[in-house]
Amino acid sequence: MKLLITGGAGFIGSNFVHYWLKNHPEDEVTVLDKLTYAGNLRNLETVVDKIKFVKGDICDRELVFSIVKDIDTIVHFAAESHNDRAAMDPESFVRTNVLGTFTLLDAARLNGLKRFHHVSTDEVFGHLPLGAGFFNENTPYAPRSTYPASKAAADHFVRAYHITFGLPVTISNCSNNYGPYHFPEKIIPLFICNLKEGKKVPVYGDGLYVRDWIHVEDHCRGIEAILLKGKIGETYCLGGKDSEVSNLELTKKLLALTGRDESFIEYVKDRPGHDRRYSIDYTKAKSELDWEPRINLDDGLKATVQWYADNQAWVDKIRSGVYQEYYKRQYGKDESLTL
Ligand code: NAD
Ligand code: TDX
Repeated sequence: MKLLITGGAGFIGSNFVHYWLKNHPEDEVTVLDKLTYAGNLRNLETVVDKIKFVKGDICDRELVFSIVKDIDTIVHFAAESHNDRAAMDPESFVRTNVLGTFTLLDAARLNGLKRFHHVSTDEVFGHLPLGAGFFNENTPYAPRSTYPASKAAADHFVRAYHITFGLPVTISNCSNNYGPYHFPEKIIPLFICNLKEGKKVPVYGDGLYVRDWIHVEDHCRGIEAILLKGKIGETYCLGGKDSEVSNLELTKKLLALTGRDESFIEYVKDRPGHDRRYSIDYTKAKSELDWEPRINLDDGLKATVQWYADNQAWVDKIRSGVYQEYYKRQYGKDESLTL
């Protein structure tokens, strides 16, 4: 395959690049990434000579059309992905998540690509009450805030391109990921980094919000299964292995793993439009793709805390902002990499 991986310098995208090169070394991989604050070329440091890296915007039609001429498969990760930022700057979410996805779809259609896989989120389904119900592929769309609203719009365009133009698409709606290279603005890496530095961790509201955590490697295997065995035009829901916990339970696990006590918890003001609970029923992926998550939360968190301990230099460069200089040195371009 000749793959274009958008957002391949971000958290899940870079894990996918590593996963794909390891398991499909014969394939050609191009990464297109704008290197926003969330993109970090250091995530690809060990494979930079095995891929073609293009720094650019998925909304740049001319650039996207020139790249897809040599591509047969797009795996589309690039997005604005953080709910707290979406409340402050919804426009950039509409631009990248909706217009960017549309631009890639149009390029895929007009260049006759063999596959467009769209990486989406379970947040498009809205939220669930505590202790009852699951999301699956038949759950109606009901996003409640601007990030999932933009992802839902993108999902609709992907489906529309399949129905209207016959573009061979697949979609995955996945629950909350964690693991290596996770940008320390999301709860798990933020809390690990704070606790290691002896800082308190900000728990929003009552802390009783529930997430269904999936290790990023299980997500990458799920996308691989969809690319290799999934049915064109179909959606697959991917979720974690018995990993549904409240933020407070999650925080207590992280306190134990970092040797801190509950005095490090600080309850802070709630997130606006905070979704109460997400939970995925992945029966379809299990029965049709023979996929299921393998990594339970306790093992995955232990490995993740260890990864952050082993990669302190990566953390320090992000926390100080130096990480954005790496592209300049690697590619010799003298341009600003700030947002
Ligand atoms: P991330 O924020 O870590 O990475 C996003 C990447 O996209 C960054 O490298 C960034 O530079 C790049 N990017 C942003 N705007 C761009 C643009 N206009 N053009 C080109 N590149 C651009 O995000 P993530 O957590 O790795 O999420 C990846 C995808 O998976 C997203 O589509 C997200 O909606 C989806 N998803 C994430 C999770 C999760 O828990 N993180 C769960 C389900 C689905
Ligand atoms: O400091 C914090 N304190 C806190 O209590 C942060 C950053 C978060 N939280 C809470 C809010 C959520 O209930 O933790 C939970 C998880 O928050 P995030 O890590 O911001 O993730 P979430 O908003 O659930 O969304 C994530 O999963 C679905 C990803 O960021 C999305 O891109 C993905 O689609």
